[in-house]
Amino acid sequence: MASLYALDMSQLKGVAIFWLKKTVTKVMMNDFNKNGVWDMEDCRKSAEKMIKIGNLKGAKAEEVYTYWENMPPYFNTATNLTDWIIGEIDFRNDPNSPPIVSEYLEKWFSILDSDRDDAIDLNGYKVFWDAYGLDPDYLKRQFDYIDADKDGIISRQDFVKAGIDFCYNTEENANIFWGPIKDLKMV
Ligand SMILES: [Ca+2]
Ligand SMILES: [Ca+2]
Ligand SMILES: [Ca+2]
Repeated sequence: MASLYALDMSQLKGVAIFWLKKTVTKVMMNDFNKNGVWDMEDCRKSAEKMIKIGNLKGAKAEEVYTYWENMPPYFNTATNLTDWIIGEIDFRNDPNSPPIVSEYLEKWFSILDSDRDDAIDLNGYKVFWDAYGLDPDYLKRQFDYIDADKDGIISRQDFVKAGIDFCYNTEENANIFWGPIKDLKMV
């Protein structure tokens, strides 16, 4: 059986390979129902995780659900990973998309920053890592990557910057926002 996460490269000519690898990794880590794409059901699962971890109630919880209801169309329509990635490339190229991604990252940061001092330490960051079941051996490495000024805490700005870099930057670097980068499988 072909892998759920195999890409049809004939439809992805000229797309930067490193960006493809990290985007596939992102989808795999967010594909909670294991159907090969990041879909609306996965988004609801993300919302549930965020609400539970943040112990959010009422309007704050509602806000998380509402955010996820407004995902771009390919979250509803893509039936395989190649189609999803093609949708993601359009989204990435849309100048209106970075604020949407930043909002998502800000929401996560606020949940991790439970004492609201606009900083998360390694323990706070571990909550994000564990929420996705990422390999614990890489936790410190990514924490240190995001903590660019090496003061032992991640600021809101650092967290958002690393998430945006992961989604948009096509140059290879050490950012493993959703854990170790997977190898590409091609059909
Ligand atoms: Ca899915
Ligand atoms: Ca804090
Ligand atoms: Ca820092």
